[in-house]
Amino acid sequence: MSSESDFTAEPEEHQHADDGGPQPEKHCGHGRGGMGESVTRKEDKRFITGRGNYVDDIKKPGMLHCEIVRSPHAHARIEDIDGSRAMALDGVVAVLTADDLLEHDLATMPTLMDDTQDVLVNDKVKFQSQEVAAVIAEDRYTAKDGAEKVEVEYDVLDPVVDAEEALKEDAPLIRDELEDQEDNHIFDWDTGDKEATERVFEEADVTVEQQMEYQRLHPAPIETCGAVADWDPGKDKMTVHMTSQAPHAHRTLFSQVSGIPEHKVRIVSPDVGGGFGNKVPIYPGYVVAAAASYVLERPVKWIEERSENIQTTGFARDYDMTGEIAATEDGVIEGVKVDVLANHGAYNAAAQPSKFPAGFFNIFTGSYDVDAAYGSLTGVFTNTAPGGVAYRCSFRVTEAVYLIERMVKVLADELDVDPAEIRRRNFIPSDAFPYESATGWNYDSGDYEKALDKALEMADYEHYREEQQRRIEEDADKLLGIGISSFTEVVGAGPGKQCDIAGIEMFDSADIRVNPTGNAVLRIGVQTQGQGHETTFAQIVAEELGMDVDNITVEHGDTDTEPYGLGTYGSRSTPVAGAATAVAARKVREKAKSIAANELEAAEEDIEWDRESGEFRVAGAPDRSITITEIAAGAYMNHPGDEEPGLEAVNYYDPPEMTYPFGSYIVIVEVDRETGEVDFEKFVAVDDCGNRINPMVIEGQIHGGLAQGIGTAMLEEVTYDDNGNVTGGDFMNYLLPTANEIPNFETGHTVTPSPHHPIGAKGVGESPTVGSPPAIVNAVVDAMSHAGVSHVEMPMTPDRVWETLDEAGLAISPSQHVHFEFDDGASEEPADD
Ligand code: MCN
Ligand code: CUN
Repeated sequence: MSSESDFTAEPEEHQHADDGGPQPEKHCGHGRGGMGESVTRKEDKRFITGRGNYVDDIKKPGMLHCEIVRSPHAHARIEDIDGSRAMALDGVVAVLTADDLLEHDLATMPTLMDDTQDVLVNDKVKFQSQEVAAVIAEDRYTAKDGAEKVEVEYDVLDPVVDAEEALKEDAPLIRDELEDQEDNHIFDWDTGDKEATERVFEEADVTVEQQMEYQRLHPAPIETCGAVADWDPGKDKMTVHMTSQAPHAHRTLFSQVSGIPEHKVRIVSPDVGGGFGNKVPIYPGYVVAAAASYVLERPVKWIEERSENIQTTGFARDYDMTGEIAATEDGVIEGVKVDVLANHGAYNAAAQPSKFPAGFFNIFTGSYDVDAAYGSLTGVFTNTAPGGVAYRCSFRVTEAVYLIERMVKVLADELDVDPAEIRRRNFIPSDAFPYESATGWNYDSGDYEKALDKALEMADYEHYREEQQRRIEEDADKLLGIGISSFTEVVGAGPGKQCDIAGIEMFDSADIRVNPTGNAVLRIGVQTQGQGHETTFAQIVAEELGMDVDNITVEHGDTDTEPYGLGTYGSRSTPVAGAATAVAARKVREKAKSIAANELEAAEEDIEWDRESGEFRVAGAPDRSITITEIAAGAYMNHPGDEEPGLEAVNYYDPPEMTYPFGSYIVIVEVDRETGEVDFEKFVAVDDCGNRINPMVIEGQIHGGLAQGIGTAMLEEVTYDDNGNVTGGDFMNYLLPTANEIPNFETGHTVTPSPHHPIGAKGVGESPTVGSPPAIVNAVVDAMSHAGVSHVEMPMTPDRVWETLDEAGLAISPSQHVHFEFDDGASEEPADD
């Protein structure tokens, strides 16, 4: 057993089940790189030796370059576009506008919600930097020069960027092209039982309320979006290499938009340099590149610049939430209410299952056993980039988790109960699963108290509580705050009743082919952007077939060769495609048994598979055994007469339920009363994603996601001025965390398998980003809650924290005692504001 095996430490029994049934299995690290082993990532060799193959690495003979002309205004009617000065430049091949696209029926494209977005603006610009025209040239520099020479005449209109302002009667109408659209209101959505919830609130001992904003964020992957489109008029085939988290879904969309039959469209998503949700939607640049290639019959490359990426593609969050909790005087939560104003930007593009415009926001009762809950939400158009797109969030889970974990802290403070204790009093008990929440969602499994206890122990909680008190009593310059988040995630979209994107019930796929020499290729429909699928999915096959992980190659990202899949987002790869992989492997194993029987001259019923050794054996005769390598040869060269030759299997997996990973994070901060600066003293993260495939990959996911959670809580925000100008549209203003801002993380785990997943695994990719922001905000609030502070908005910049300290009478400001000396010898007291 490998010392790194996840399962050695767990009390649960190891089951070496042979039947591949639906029960969760526990596996041992048997040294072949199966479940629970920290196999080093196969993909890293090419990445760290500079042999990755990203979209911008692709160069084709005769390739042209595309640059997009973007509107400097947030809201303006286009009066005229004159491309003649650009066309006059040596090397400029074409200037495209909406009129050109109209000719080919490519002027609009569907968003991921029921909306339609201009590829190039046809009439009216609706957000700053929207795509107005495209210049195609022999090289990128010429294309860029050309873009600067395109003259566009605008009739500038008043913009509205704030969701509340946009709902006012006199607000400018953004979507005047839509019939029946008389204002900027998009939709109302609600969930839960309103009346029952109201009753609970009326009768409750205690109620608390808190308004909080989840600011607009950008996923900011290192690689921006881009495409190389190549129309082959000889084969009538369109090949698009593009930064895509969902190549097959994008192929279907491309086919629908262009009218090119789907079998004549090939999407290749090569190595992708981070997605984080940014690469789920279709963007105009992709369509423009494809349209240009079609018209010009040459390959066309479009690569986004950093500021274009931040200003126009896929923002996230932007939720203004008001939460309420009703509870007994002992702190038992009886009801939860939330009302949300959601800024969706100029087009309703939120990447969310269509039946639920608010995505998975339903999870806002979190880890707690709540009798009644009601949530309502209003979506609003504004003159900002379209979005509400996923960002390591599983479709609004992030906002829901932030809300409930912040509200629990507000309640704890109101009742003066320890925040760990109040969680304990309200957790869904571990024996209550499967559990149906007050908003009708079916949690598969959980043991929240176990994860919290582990985190409390790792954090040395009691010690820090005492230290916190000591500092308050001694009026110390630096206050201590302890924040907890005991979150529940929901991932693995998913079953039809909840997840249906554009009418497609969600599933995913795996195709395993074992070669005659005993190695195998696994093809999957999901797409990695850094999550390590080439390793972890090989591990699933290694586990299920008794092969060595080095003998399995994982292929993904090419719609011509991979089975149809819906893509990677909502941490669904392991819950769905991982399940498909395990089931496909078990199908191969079944067939292998019959070949083993043939080779060993035994009856098929007598063949047993031994997980530990990976061998097929004759029951009762352990010396008569055969490995998968020998079986593979037999499958092709010596197959049983009544069987098809070959050894392969495909599975399309339709998950019966989502998976509900969870965790407890504890953050301890020091808040400087003089500067408002926040320092991380300790950062503990205990995660539970069911059975773990690769602990090291998981830890990498946790570290990266926690860093993004810190960015969210402390630094990041996309901001606009009143004219609709993006004021945080580059990395000078949109602050990403660096090694300087990131503390040491102490990670731990518990294992509560998913009962419905073939290998008992849940997703984990988004847990840290979802779970950590409320822990961090709770910690900063906790440092000041003895003085009555109940909330600090994100990002918690030093000036914001200092202002909060000041209002609470906690700030110490030496500047109040400083005299400014002037040249003439006069001195002045600083103005008192
Ligand atoms: N894993 C495991 N055992 C489990 C669960 C997961 O070993 N029980 C492994 C998986 O096999 C996979 C990784 O952990 O290698 C993440 O798995 P999973 O939770 O299934 O999530 P996905 O693979 O579907 O990845 C998507 C998720 C999302 S939605 C965002 S956003 C995000 C994230 O992953 N974007 C990322 N992590 C990212 N990490 C990187 N480096 N880059 C991104 O763009
Ligand atoms: Cu919620 S971002 Mo990820 O689903 O691609």
